[in-house]
Order: sequence, then structure tokens, then C-alpha cells
Amino acid sequence: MSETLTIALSKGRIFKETMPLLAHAGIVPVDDPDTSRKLILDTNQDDVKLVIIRATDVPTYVQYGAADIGVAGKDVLLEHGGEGLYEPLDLEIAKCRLMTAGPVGMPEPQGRLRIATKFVNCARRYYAEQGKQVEVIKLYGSMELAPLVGLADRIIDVVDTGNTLKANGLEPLEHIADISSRLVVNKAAMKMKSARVKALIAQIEEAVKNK
Ligand code: PRT
Ligand code: MG
Repeated sequence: MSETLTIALSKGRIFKETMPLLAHAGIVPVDDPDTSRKLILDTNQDDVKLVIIRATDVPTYVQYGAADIGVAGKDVLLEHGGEGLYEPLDLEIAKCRLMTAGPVGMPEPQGRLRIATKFVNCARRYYAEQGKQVEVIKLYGSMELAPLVGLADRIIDVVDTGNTLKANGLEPLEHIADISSRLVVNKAAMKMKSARVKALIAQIEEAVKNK
């Protein structure tokens, strides 16, 4: 088996929590992405490479086969839509909740709600299911600021401890989805590199179970 395997990961919590799982499958990066400026990291296995990209770009790289495998939050996958991807494994890492939030004690305003979020597809889907007319405003970060400056009535974001909301006078309101990171696999790679990919999935699955 000389075919190469490219795995897409984001820096930060996903990278840190994925490393022990990959190590169980015998894959250990040669460089630390926090200190290296390389975007393609070699591993102890000649034919396995890690590409380090933004969390929201992972499904795109895997969808188009630029990476065979990736690790992405379910929030990111829900927003992407999952086209071209298999999602064979819940890694049970980087857990959080996708929630709506708003200023503490503020009743729902009359009329059309304004929602600020980077999860615009999730937001439209969620409020359509609720039968509510909303205006969705796309932001790329610091969603918590939007209600404080009158940009929006509500935000949709992932929440872990809730401390960030609290520090900004916001409270979590509706629970949209439980989130954890998932292994995603390019559909063609699953066929073309079947033995290799399935063995890797099985080893990672064992590591998840034994955690
Ligand atoms: O940072 P970048 O813009 O590159 O992308 P990203 O923020 O999507 O990446 P990263 O590494 O921050 O998060 C990757 C994944 O981790 C997300 O897609 C989620 O699936 C998962 N995850 C788990 C979280 C959190 N917990 C989390 N708490 N992602 C983000 N947060 C942020 C949240 O947006 C808010 O700003 O942390 C803040 C809230 O935390 P608490 O503990 O104060 O509630
Ligand atoms: Mg971040």
C-alpha cells in the first residue's frame, strides 16, 4: 500500500483532542502546528500527511478530495451540509451545544427577529422549522457583541461553559443541537482507498471507545 493519505485538521481544541486518537492508530505528527508555520505536516508515516486549515474549511477540503479524511465539529458540518462526505464516526471530542442566546431577561421582541450568526444555514433552517420569520445577519466572529450594540435580537453560536455569554450579559435560550467532532471521509477515497481508510476508522473507533 503506497497510496498517500491526507488528513485535514484545524488548530486549537480539535487538533489537541484528535492527536491521542491518531496516535492510537499509529500516526504521530513530526512538527507541532502551534510552533511550526507549515500548513502540511509530515508524520512518522511517510505516506500520511496532515493539512492544517481553518475549522470551517475542513468539510470543503474533504468534499473535493484535497484531503481524504478530516475532523470537523458537527456545527461546521450542519452548516456545510455534508455534500460529498461520509461521517462514519463520532469522536466525542470538543463537545458543546448549538444554541440561540439573547440579552438576559429580554422578552422576545414583536415582529421579525434579527439573528446574528456565522451559522446562517442552520439559523434559517431552525427558524423555518419554528415557523418564525427572521432576518439572518452573517458574522464571522464575536457574535456576542451583536445584541449589545443593537445589531441583532438574538445570536446563534456554540456554547460550552456559558461563561462567554454571561460575561456579555447574554443567556442561552433554545437548544438547537448537541455538538461533537466527527470523522469525515471523502466519498471517492472511501472506495478507492477502502482498506486503508477502513482500517484507520476502526483503529480510531477503538481509541474513542477506550477513552
Ligand atoms: O477559530 P476559528 O475561527 O478558526 O474557527 P472555530 O472557532 O470554528 O475553531 P475552534 O478551534 O475555535 O473550534 C473548533 C470546533 O470546536 C467548533 O467547530 C466546535 O465544534 C468545537 N467547540 C467546542 C467550540 C467550543 N466548544 C466553544 N466553546 N467552538 C467554539 N467555542 C467558542 C464559542 O464560539 C464561544 O465564543 O467558545 C466560546 C464559548 O465558550 P464558553 O465555554 O464560554 O461557553
Ligand atoms: Mg475559534
